Amino acid sequence: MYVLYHGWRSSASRRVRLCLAEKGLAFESKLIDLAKMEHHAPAFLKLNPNGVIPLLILEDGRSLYESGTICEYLDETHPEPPLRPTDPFERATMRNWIRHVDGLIGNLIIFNWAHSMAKIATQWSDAELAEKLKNVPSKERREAWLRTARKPYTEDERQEARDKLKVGLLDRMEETLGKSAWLAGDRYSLADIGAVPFVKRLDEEIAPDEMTAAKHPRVAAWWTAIQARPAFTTARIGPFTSA
Ligand SMILES: N[C@@H](CCC(=O)N[C@@H](CS)C(=O)NCC(=O)O)C(=O)O
Repeated sequence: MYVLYHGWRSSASRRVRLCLAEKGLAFESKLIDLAKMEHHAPAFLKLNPNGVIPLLILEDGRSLYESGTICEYLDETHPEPPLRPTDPFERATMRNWIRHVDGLIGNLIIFNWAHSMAKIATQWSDAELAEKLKNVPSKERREAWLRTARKPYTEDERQEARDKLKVGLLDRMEETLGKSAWLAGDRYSLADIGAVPFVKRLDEEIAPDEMTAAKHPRVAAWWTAIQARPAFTTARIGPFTSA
């Protein structure tokens, strides 16, 4: 059986759970507590040097990280139901969507970490913080941890991030969904799965007013269809603040 190191609220973990659920694949759940920095423990970093979740351990013991890559692997090894377009152009479009959404993660962190990490990170002493930051592999995430622990994002920064998510995600999705039923063609695909965790956060907290039929009618209809999929329930894409 697959073993998934993940977090219920982690966006990238949610993508992999959605993919597993669409495929009807079971997994052993290993929860990683990000606020305790379990993902920066040496044993974890050995398996994922990027120090982030999710991490999937395959049935033969090998492991994979990067949610987009994991989902593609799962679709290649378990082709039914297909989650990648067959047409090469649409498949390339699917990959560009995943890459594009990945590039927006910094804007989501500004909102998410204020809930999940801040309560604990603000309690660390300067010495504890310095010690923990040493284990964070990337400069961007070190900065995010530092900000969360010591210098909360300002309302201007939050607004800037909200605008980037609106323009970069919702407006772009609205345009794409005017041309095809789903983000990468006429079938639900990994491109849609890639966007789900972000749209969930926009809908529940970051910009619910943008998720209306008046502002983004196609995204609103897409979101309704996504939430009706049985996999959405199986994957437990619950409310961020209480999952
Ligand atoms: N590109 C990676 C991003 C993974 C990622 O950023 N995971 C977050 C949770 S959604 C994480 O582990 N954050 C903890 C940290 O950065 O310290 C993927 O898609 O797997």
